[in-house]
Amino acid sequence: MNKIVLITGATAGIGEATAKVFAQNQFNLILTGRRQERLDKLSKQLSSDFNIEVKTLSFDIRDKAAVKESFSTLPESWQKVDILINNAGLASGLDPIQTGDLEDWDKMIDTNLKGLLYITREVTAGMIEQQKGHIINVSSIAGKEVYPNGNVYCATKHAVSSLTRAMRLDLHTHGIKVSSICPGAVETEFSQVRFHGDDQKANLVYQGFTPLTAEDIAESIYFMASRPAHVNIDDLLITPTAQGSARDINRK
Ligand code: 8X3
Repeated sequence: MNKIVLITGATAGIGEATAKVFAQNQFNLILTGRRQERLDKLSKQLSSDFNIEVKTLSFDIRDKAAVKESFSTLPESWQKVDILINNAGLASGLDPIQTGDLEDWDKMIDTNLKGLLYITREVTAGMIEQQKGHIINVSSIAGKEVYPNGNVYCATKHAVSSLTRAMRLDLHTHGIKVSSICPGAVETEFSQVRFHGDDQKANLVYQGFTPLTAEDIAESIYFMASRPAHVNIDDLLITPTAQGSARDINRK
């Protein structure tokens, strides 16, 4: 049987692009997300284009009971996941701490941090049993730096970066690799979501320079996942050429 990769937040952006790259490389896929229709469409397309098997799990990653229940519906052989890509995550709002929206904060903490923990808890059981596996956490440049109004988003990504190191400590004795990838500016639905659907604000974020694409990140994730068995890439920071730091972008 082909190796199995589970990708969270697979219905768009980096998750979807990553699903395509792994499909091209003959992995079987478990795609998770909230939108069943999008999961079905992607699953159909990838299984027929690349002659692989795909399972979809539709749940809200913030719901710990749903994550557990949904994962348990997989056939036993599919619960032995080779690679887990913790991609589901979002930024919601860009406001100073004194006026930040509490709903936005909960959404980011519950998705980026607690959701990542819930699915990791389910998947690691099978990895421990097999004494191998690879967890790749999609963090952010916001996991290394903070910027004005980024407060809670940056805090969740800093937490993803520290959890990556903590997981590595707990799991390296079981032969399991753990990595984080920290992208800078990537043009996806990220900014539309951050600005609650305000396209004008979202488009400004990527104006005057060439941002990364979801495919750039997907290729790097695949590179990390395809190193020889004895190699673990602990962390990878990847930015557009025009981005010198989270706050410094050379716009024309
Ligand atoms: C997304 C990149 O710079 O908006 O994680 O934090 S940034």
